[in-house]
Amino acid sequence: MHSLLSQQRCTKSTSYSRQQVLIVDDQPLSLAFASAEIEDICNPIQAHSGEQALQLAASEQPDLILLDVHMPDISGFEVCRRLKQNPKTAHIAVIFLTILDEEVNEEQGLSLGAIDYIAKPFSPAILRARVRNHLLIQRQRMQLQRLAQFDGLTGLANRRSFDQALNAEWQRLTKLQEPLGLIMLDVDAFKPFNDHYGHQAGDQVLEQVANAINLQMQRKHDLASRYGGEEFACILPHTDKKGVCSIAEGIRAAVYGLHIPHRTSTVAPWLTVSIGATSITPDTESSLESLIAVADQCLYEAKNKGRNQVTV
Ligand code: GH3
Ligand code: MG
Ligand code: MG
Ligand code: MG
Repeated sequence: MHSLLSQQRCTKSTSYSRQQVLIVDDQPLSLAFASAEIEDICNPIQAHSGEQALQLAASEQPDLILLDVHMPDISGFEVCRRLKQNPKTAHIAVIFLTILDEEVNEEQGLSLGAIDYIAKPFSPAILRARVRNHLLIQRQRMQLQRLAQFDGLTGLANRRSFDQALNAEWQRLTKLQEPLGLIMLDVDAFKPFNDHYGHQAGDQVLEQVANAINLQMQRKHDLASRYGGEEFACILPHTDKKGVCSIAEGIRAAVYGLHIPHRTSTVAPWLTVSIGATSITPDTESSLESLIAVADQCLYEAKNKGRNQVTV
């Protein structure tokens, strides 16, 4: 998974899975009671200690945490502080659910980053309502994040994510002195395709091309993106020119192998793509702009030399 993206690719499935709520309390009865109250609106999981809460929060990535304060190992306030400090758990909403009902306690909990504070004894209906509200906000937040990061048609990373990821990889690989590969791909004769088969058929083709590209992204930091219109770009960290060229050739052959009919192309009877590919080990002499410029220039040459080919 790419460090900057929560998912390598956004699935377009709308299937709704129940959101997970981690309930943390050292008292088994309290745990069972809170679980029973909310199990019809979410999927509750339980932690019996602060330590277990920290572990489960990181591994299960719940949508919400209901957090007790008094616990024998680590206090809930300390758990919240550690959750907010850890980049893996900082985004998870926390609601305190505690016997401490003084204003000063509530203030402390909220100032530690909790989104809400409920004092016991609580009204079950109010607990459910608050949990439901926070889960709704969480769903909307995830949806916004998806819209901000992924291309709606193909589900690949969008241009914004590409720019961010490329920048981050450039910084990372400068320190490591490792090569950064870049592929720029443009669908050949796509205007005539749209003109002949229609825009909707064109959209379907872009999805197929995106699939073919994504299948070649095999490693953790590889990232395929929709660069714009009918152009795609792939970031291939730790990959030299030879490696980038071989992946690019794999993509070209895969798209060609789809045998998508294209009667008005002058290149082939099927849909084809042209690819520019390059790799640079970042140093003080080179720049990110030069990496993109070289890949662009290679793509331009691939087009000029007749399309349906890779130029390095
Ligand atoms: P070349 O081989 O030189 O790349 O020729 P081309 O026809 O592919 O290039 P041109 O830039 O003239 O046309 C690109 C076309 O891509 C025009 C535009 O309508 C189409 N296009 C861009 N985005 C989309 C999209 O999201 N869906 C569809 N169906 N078409 C798109
Ligand atoms: Mg307790
Ligand atoms: Mg183009
Ligand atoms: Mg084109």
